[in-house]
Amino acid sequence: MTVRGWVATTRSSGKIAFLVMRDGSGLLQCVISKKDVAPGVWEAFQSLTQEASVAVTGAVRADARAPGGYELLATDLVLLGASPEFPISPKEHGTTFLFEHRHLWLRSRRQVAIARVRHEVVQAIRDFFHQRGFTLVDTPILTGAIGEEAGNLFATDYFDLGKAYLAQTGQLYVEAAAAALGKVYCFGPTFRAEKSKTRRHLTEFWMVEPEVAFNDSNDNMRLQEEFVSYVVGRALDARRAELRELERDTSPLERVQAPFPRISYSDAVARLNALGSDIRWGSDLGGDDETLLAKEYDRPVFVFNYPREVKAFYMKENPDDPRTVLNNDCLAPEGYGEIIGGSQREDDHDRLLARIEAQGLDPASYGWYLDLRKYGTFVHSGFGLGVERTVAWICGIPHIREAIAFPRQIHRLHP
Ligand code: NSS
Repeated sequence: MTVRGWVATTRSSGKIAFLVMRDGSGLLQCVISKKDVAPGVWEAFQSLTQEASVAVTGAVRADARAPGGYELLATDLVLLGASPEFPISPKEHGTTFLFEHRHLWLRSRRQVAIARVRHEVVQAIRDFFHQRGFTLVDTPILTGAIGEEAGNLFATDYFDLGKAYLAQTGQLYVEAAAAALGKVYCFGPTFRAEKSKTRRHLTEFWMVEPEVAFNDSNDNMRLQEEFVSYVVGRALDARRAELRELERDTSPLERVQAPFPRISYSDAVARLNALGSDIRWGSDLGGDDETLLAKEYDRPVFVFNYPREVKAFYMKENPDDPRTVLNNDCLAPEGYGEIIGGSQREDDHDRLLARIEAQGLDPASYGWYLDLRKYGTFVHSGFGLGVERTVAWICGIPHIREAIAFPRQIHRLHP
């Protein structure tokens, strides 16, 4: 057979040569015996450098010692594309250098393993919702109203209509769709002009956002724990080899089973204070607080009912404590922090309008959204799970920028 791919490594004893190539599906060792091939083939081998593209023809032979369990006894080798001085050698490179060469770095074993875990996570997300009767609704990326906060919007001129904003969330639209289809989700890229340069923030990231008619905040958390357990389980079942390649200790992932522990925001603040944090009631949990709190549990934890002043306008006021809203974050263990933000939505027209006004948003832009509370308002809840944070956690990699092929950060737009 003939296999086409790229040169990973070569070595030669002078009489016998080994070429390990990769074709995207795995590694294959090719053996070239000088006395058994035409001189041109031997010369072609001598000219190979890392990442040159080649076509190798030969006989397949099982060999337990070879990577992948087979080798190819080559009879012919054609150089398809030379690769003089491939910039990424097996030696250590700095992070900046690697991200500048991201288009080439993607070929490394580690990056290939991350890409496959990400693919599995994305497929598991789609399967989970499909199996449960959710309908996918694609929401717009060019939007006319702020979805989360005014502070981190990307705006662009939009013909005669003023500004359009790149979607921070598809949520407001899936809320409308939930009244049509009951259980819906959107899944796509979202944008935040985040000034923060943390290991948890990108300016463009993928988010899946389910929305369910007649789910309250408790139902919402139940859906989240089943969902996260399913996604992690799928990665463990289907991507063992990749997790091994990443040297991921999978035992913490094995413990990710519903139900997840739940702690109210107020209890979390008290707990954090006891653990040495100086957080005061009323402020949002910072990254360090999330890490500290999540360390107390052996699986993801829900923190629910945050102060409404630190949360978005659309969250439903808590009838038992109007200082708070019926929302939750889901914090991943091992220092990964928030992977989900979710809430029951404010379904009362006048309260919602008051929140929109209180946050300085223009009610005119939300006329359609308020309509949902005018025509058959309904209890409903949903959440958003960030794909890159989830992939980084499952892979056990320190920074989410490696969890997407071409990350977008404030200081990075190329490649
Ligand atoms: O802002 S969120 O907490 N919530 C929403 O956007 C809601 N509209 C979701 C909903 O209820 N339908 O973001 C949700 C998740 C958050 O937990 C992170 O996992 C991820 O989206 N997220 C991010 N990932 C990477 N980079 C950035 N900047 C980022 N911001 C949020």
